Amino acid sequence: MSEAVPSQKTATGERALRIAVIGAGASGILSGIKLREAGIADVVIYEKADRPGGTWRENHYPGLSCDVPSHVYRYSFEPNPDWSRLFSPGPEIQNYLEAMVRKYGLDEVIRYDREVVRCEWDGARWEVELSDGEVDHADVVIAATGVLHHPRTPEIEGLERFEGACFHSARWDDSTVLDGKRVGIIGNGSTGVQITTAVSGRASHLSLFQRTAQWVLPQENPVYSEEEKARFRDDRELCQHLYRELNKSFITNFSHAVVDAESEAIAMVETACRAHLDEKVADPELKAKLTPDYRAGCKRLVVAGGFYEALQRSDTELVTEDIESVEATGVRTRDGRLHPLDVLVLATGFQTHQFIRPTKVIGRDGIRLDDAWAESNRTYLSISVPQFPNFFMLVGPYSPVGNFSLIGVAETQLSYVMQLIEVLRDGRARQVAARADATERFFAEMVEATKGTIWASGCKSWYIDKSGVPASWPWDYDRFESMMATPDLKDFELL
Ligand code: N01
Repeated sequence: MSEAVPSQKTATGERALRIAVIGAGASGILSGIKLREAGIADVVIYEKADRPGGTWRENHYPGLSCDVPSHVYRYSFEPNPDWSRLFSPGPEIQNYLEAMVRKYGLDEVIRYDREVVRCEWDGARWEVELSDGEVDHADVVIAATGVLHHPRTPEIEGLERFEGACFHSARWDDSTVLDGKRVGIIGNGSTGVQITTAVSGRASHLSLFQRTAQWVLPQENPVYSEEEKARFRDDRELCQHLYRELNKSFITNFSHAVVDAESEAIAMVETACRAHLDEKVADPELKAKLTPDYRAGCKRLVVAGGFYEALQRSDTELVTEDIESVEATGVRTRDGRLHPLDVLVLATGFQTHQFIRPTKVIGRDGIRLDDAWAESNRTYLSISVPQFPNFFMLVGPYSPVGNFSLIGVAETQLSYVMQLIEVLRDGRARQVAARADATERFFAEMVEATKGTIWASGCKSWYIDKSGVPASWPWDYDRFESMMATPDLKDFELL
């Protein structure tokens, strides 16, 4: 057990801070790199698993790939000339993140197999308790715990009675044989679509259970030739140019589209999805089943190639009848039909509004994050919560999520957080937390702005929180970057 020691000054006169980062996924690794680069030596990253990588470690289902272009889905300061394709397969991203940990020597500061179960403000510092009972103390906590993290298991009658292999997509059992087996997949979000495309043709029979049709934007995924990779390797600026261009066209344009449900840009997305369906599916009955009754972009857009082709194989079936129950040998639908299965995959998504919880976070005067967030996950600019001093979140509630690179989002947020940490280091304050009035004002503006977004145009999606509001940054990406450029310290309580 480490002792609660008062913070010292460094040789340059700055206050020496101990910073605990929770999670060694893409944003936790980023935090480790940037904090140490800023001269903050006393950094610890607690990681509950035995490896870094976050979502890219947890997910290893067949067909896993990233639908954000490879040259965007990476740290802005670490181009990778060796991406194999325009859109990376998941294992390449995992390898990239592990390579970053090695390159920046982060194994020195990451403590693996250490789950943080409680963070409690003791009046001066955070007490950080781990699942084995160890207690650490830190001046600052950065929650880098991700969004798509806690699997959602569906409540389907009889699920526990299934006698074959059954697992959530984010808990994939690599020992389960799929080839020649009867495989069922519940859920047709980005994950279910990728698994269907990869497993169709391997399974003797594949049933995709669809509750709601999805819009699917077509995706070509060409390989980068050895010549192209060599050019990227020789010319770092070429990689950076590509990053900027792809960022501009993919992220900025898309962000304008989704935040304005009346925009021409979002209408064009739907036109492209419709054309994709028209081009790939001729059978009117199948096409009708695959045509959503809500607007494209309302749910997080699925971007995929090969899905419609897979569904039209003779060994693959789209089941749109509602599921009634799961039995020992398969799934029974409401029409009374039993779909016999050897393997049942739950591609049923995540509890996307949990964030750092179930870790108990207790701020000033014993206020629990659970209580502070009883109605909705109120934050100031997604990163700070009133009464939780020196506690910052990356990719927290109402960050730009969905079809954006969460690595880029985390970079922008971390740079903002680093400026607040600087306030603590240079002695302007010992505690920084968003003011309650600033948070209320910001939150109200944000909720109002969500009304004009495509996510509020009438569908059920993982964006919608328990207060019925889509919890995603409701303005365009430019506004995100400009608002996150420099903290307005008037909106913070500095003690
Ligand atoms: O989860 P989802 P996901 N009975 O929540 C269905 C990211 N991601 O894992 O639409 C029957 O989107 C549910 O049906 P419905 C990406 O941000 C990125 O696929 O609610 N069905 C839906 O079809 C993505 O958005 C990549 O009616 C049930 C599905 O399960 C996010 O992860 C790749 C059900 C859940 O879809 C989550 O995607 C993969 C029930 N009881 C994922 N309960 C990249 O390429 C749920 N469903 C970067």
